[in-house]
Amino acid sequence: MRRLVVVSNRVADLSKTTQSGGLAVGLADSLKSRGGVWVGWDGARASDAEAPLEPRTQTFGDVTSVTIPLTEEDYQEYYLGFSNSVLWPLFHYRLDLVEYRTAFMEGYRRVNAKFADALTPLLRPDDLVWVHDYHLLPLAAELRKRGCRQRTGFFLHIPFPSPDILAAVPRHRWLVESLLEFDVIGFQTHTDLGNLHRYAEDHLGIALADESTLRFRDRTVVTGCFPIGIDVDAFVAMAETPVEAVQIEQMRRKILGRKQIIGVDRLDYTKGLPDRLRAFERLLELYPDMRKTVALMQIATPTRQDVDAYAEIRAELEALSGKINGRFADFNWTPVRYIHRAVPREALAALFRASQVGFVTPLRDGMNLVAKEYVAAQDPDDPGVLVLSKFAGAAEDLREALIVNPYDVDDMARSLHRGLTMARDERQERQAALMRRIRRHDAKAWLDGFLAAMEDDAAAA
Ligand code: ADQ
Repeated sequence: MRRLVVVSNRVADLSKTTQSGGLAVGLADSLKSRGGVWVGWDGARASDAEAPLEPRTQTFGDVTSVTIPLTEEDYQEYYLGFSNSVLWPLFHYRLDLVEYRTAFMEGYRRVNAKFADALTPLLRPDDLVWVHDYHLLPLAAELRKRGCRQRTGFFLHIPFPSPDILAAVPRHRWLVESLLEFDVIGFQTHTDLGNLHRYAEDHLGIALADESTLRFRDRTVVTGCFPIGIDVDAFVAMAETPVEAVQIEQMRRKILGRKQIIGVDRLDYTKGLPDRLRAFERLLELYPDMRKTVALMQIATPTRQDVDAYAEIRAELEALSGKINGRFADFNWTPVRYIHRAVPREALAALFRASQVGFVTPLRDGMNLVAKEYVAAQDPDDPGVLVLSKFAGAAEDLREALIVNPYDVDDMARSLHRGLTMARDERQERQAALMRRIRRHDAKAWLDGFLAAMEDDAAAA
């Protein structure tokens, strides 16, 4: 079996041997079974007094982690700048939030070169190099410049935008040409894959050789759709394990005849949180009988707080939840519970199971694993209903969810009502179909599918 080298912006904590499912764990398990290396930024900045200046190597059994320190300038330009103030908003169709500066682009190139410098001496001829996400689009091009000929693959976790949106970023042609230096390029959905193909055709004049391959600079580039998934059995087991605090709360709601809608997200402007809260407010307006019989629990983990747009969305949400509670709350009922922190995965799984609606309404999302986790957590005898945005990658597959337009507050309010009042038979039918889908496209299928494409050198002839 060929050695696997995983490269991503951050390296997962490989010292934890028992974790409950999740993408990082799946990748780490693959590395452990084949032996391999995981390379990424260590999260420190070289201006921090004790940060090391050289890559640091640590070994955990057959797996080595190599972490690369960044300087304060790298952090500002590559991470906060080009990655999270240009590519992230642009790839999520938020042109209004793109803040482009030439220095950001330079920092992005510099850090990709730094990653390539750290990687090159580590590589063996037969290695498979699997690179993850938008921080590292030009990495294969940098590796090729250094003479590396290993087989390389790239997986994009976020959406790939349509060509006219992509064309809004300066040097877009360079970005896509750099991306095409990978041997295998994987996306979450057929929409994303189609967008790359259209860009290649319209902007680079490259026609598809067949439905999944392109010829670029005398090489064959394999492109494909590899929808990411979860470790379903691990999540089911976690959801079936009682968490006392959640159980007590659930019993209280049962006695009072109250239902719960749950939302769980990183606090990100792509997740559609303000309109989600407005949709809940609209539910209470349109259906007065829902007042005092349902509450919304929104858990939003803080992320990227150094980017201005994230501080703004936080303030907006706090104001909105306060406004809704001020308008509708009673001495014995709080309509919105807004929790601005991370919650342990065991508690999350139990909360999903105890909630009658999973409310997942991103404005754009590569896949959205919360939607799949909500499905996995349900009790098959009395399942809840998933209300899902049509702009989440997950909606391409999870067709038995109630699919909504996250920009249409009334549509979402009506779907919430439908979910909360749906008969058990229909809920069970939808749940069974959704479970089949998340099992078909689980974490293992994603890993095996992508690795098989990378190992298929014949396609590179
Ligand atoms: P994210 O944007 O982070 O991922 P998502 O796919 O929903 O979005 O994954 C989030 C994960 O974090 C889930 O496992 C969830 O349970 C967990 N999580 C979220 N909020 C939490 C909280 N408050 N406490 C604890 N855990 C929390 C990016 C892309 C997605 C793509 C994934 C994987 O943006 O579109 O699905 O990568 O490719």
